[in-house]
Amino acid sequence: NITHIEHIGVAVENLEESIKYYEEVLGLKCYAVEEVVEQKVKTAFFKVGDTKIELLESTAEDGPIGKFIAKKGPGMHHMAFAVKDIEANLKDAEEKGVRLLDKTPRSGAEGLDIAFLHPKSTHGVLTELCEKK
Ligand code: CMX
Repeated sequence: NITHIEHIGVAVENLEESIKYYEEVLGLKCYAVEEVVEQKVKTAFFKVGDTKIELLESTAEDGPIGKFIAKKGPGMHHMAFAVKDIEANLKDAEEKGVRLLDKTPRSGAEGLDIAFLHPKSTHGVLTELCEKK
């Protein structure tokens, strides 16, 4: 049911400086900057084929990215899969014993419906399911 890797999330300390690296060194183009207030993050997006890189800068110390950077420093934060029926995927994962961080999908960046699976039940990788409705 997964169609492709929708994006890879990278926690950064400074969005502007990180965008510079992705543009000037890697030659990618930032096509959108968006704040997701509910998640306490500012995001920047780059396309790499069908997949995107999402840079995440925290806007609050108690948000998920603020806490992650305080504990582990900047780096890869999550992997997001594009799926066809996010509700069915969540139900299936739960039935198979995976701990859901979101029982029902919510709105994420770029107007996608998103839901997270806990990294402790996904072999260490914070996993996001996304669906474009
Ligand atoms: N990847 C892998 N492991 C992670 C992790 C991550 N991104 N974040 C935390 N962990 C691990 C921690 O290392 C810790 O492990 P230990 O107990 O072995 O030390 C454990 O998970 C619990 O971590 P914690 O620091 O106590 O943090 P919390 O439980 O408070 O939060 C998490 C962790 C994953 C539940 C929380 O970050 C969350 O709900 N994330 C989903 C939402 C999110 O990440 N939003 C930002 C992106 C928004 C967007 O894409 O738009």
